[in-house]
Parts: sequence; C-alpha cells; structure tokens
Amino acid sequence: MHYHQRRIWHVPDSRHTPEAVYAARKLHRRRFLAAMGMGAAGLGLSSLVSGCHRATDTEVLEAGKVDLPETLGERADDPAGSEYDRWEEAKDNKFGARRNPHFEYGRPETKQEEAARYTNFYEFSGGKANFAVVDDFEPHPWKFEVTGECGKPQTFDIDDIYKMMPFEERAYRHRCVETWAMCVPWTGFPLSKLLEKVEPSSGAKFVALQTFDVPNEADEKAGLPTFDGPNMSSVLFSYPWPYTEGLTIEEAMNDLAFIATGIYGQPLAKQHGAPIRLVVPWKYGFKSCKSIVRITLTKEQPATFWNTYMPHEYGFTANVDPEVPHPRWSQETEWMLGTMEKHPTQKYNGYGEHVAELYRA
Ligand SMILES: Nc1nc2c(c(=O)[nH]1)N[C@H]1C(S)=C(S)[C@@H](COP(=O)(O)O)O[C@H]1N2
Ligand SMILES: [Mo]
Repeated sequence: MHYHQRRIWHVPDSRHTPEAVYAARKLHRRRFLAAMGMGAAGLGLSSLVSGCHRATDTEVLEAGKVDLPETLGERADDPAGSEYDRWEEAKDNKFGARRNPHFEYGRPETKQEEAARYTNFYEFSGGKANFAVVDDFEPHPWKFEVTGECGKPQTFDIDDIYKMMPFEERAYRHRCVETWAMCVPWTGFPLSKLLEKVEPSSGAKFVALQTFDVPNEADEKAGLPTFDGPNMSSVLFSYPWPYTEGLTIEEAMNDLAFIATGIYGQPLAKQHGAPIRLVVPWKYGFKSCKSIVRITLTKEQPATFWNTYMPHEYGFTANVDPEVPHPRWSQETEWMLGTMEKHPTQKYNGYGEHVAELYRA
C-alpha cells in the first residue's frame, strides 16, 4: 500500500514540542507513543514498547470494552412494527435487536477482534492501535444534543436513547479511504428516526455531527497530561478539532444512514466511537463520525474535519468510487481487515440501489 502518513518529524522545527515537555517524558510516555502511532504502549505492557509483543485477541477485546446497565435490552416499545417482528433474533445481541434481513455483506464477516485492533480515532492517536490508549475514556454517562434548524431542539441522555429507539442490527460493509475495509454488524437505528424527534424545519439543508472537543479533552478522558501549548503530537494538534462531519439532509434521511450504539451485539467498544456514532456505508469511513456530542441541522454546508484540513484529498461528499483515485493512491481495490483479502472497490461501496438516486443530476 502506498500510504503515507505525516508524522511529527515532518513538521517544521517551529512547531515542534518544547524541550520541557520531553523532560517530563516518562510521565508523558503514553501520549508520546500515541502520537508516534504506537498507541499500543498505553496498555502498560512494556514489551509492547519494544515492539515484540502483539496484543492477544483477548487483550484487544478487553481494552475497549464498555459495560452498560443490565437493562440495555429492555426497551419500552418495539416501534419498528410488523416487518420487524418477522426478522430473526440477532445472535447474542445485548440490545435485544433483530437483524435487518435487507442487508448482507456478500463476504465473510470480519472477526470482532480484528476490527477492534485496527481503528482510526485521531483524538487518541495517529496510529491504528487505539484500543490500547482508550482505557480511561469514560463514554458513560453521556449526553448529546440535537439542535439547529428544528422545532424541538433537545439534549438526549444515552440511557434514554437505549430505551426509546427501535434497535436493529445491520450487516454493513465499511470502506476506509485508506483502502482497508471490513464487514461488521452494527446495532442502532436510522439517523432519520433521531432527527424526526427534533422536527427539522424547512431550512434544514445539512446535518453536522461533532465529536467531543480535543485533543486535550481526549487526553483528559484517557487520564493523560494536557498542555496549553503545542504538545507531543504537533501534527495531531494542528488538526482542526473538534472532529466534525456532515451530510446533506437527503443523505441523512436516507434509510442507510445509521446511528450505531453497538457492534457485534455489544455496546460500541471505546475505539469504535462509544457510546454513539454515525455509520454511512456508501461513503468513505471518515464520514462516520465517532463519539458524537452534537448534531446540528444547518442551512449551509458545514465545515468538516478532513475537508478543512486537506480539501483536495477529502471531499465533503466522499462517496466510495473506484474510478476516482485519491491523489496519493488508487481506489480500485480494497483489502479486508484480518484476512488481507483483496476485493475490487464498488461504486457507493455496493449500496447504489439505496443511494444512487440521491446523486442523479
Ligand atoms: N471522531 C472521530 N471519528 C472518526 C474518526 C476519527 O479519527 N475521529 N476516524 C474515521 C475514519 S477515517 C474511519 S475509517 C472510521 C473508522 O471506524 P472504526 O475505527 O470503528 O473502524 O471512523 C471515522 N470516524
Ligand atoms: Mo478512514
């Protein structure tokens, strides 16, 4: 893979970390390693630092695991209706959700630990081993607001969401812009069902989603030291935080646009964006904003994280398309987490029957 990621040694001296920070290196080692894309050191297993230990599957699953109240599966109602009643019970789904039969991977499911081992969550590190640096991130209790161009702006407590929403499980393909892909079952509900609760007004043309404020807040959540000035990770620090993403209102109301609170029948692992994230499988993965604290209905197209940082590389729409290469690599093929199996990339990630209509001129 011709994938090049900028690292702190590519940053001009003027943006480098002050020496005083390095002096406190022992204290800041986890942040330091996280910034180097070596988040695995955060597990506290010193062998990881030397690079000779590969975390076991159990360590990976344990590291990001979130325990939620026993009442998780006890919803007040089953509003999905009669068709829902005919769907099969999803295997071991803690939310008591059924699997939506209208979605199939068309490929083998990615193993849970392989998906959990290799994640993008830049608030925690620029590497993939985020499972190892999220241990002190507390995604519960959690509130998020849905606001902007709507009749009934509201703040939702995640525990209320667990009780009020019509949970289902969806087997979706996921395609990262970096060419890796996975097939995972999400538990959640269509984004449209959440937006309906706030009664969007006619002025609502876009939907902006936002993650908690970072990077200092991520450091705090991870129990790491924070700095007022540039910190260990000059590159991460120079990103346009907080992480934001956006959809048109038509995209957001499309049935495929999904809000996930679970994965593999479990509450979302921390590194997957606990406790609540977006999943838009026809778009490159970066659109699927994690750990949401705010959803805003807007009149204008909102500024978004990657599009602001590198507009020529990351478009606002970002639909999966094999014929449009990334400026630094081809998008013709993708490889699966865990197996490295290669597949040709599909237009709209294979979801054209659901979304192509949105883009007809
Ligand atoms: N807040 C936030 N959301 C994010 C990201 C991130 O770094 N921060 N990375 C995105 C990218 S690039 C991808 S591919 C998906 C990855 O989801 P996963 O790590 O759960 O597989 O999350 C997206 N959502
Ligand atoms: Mo991605």
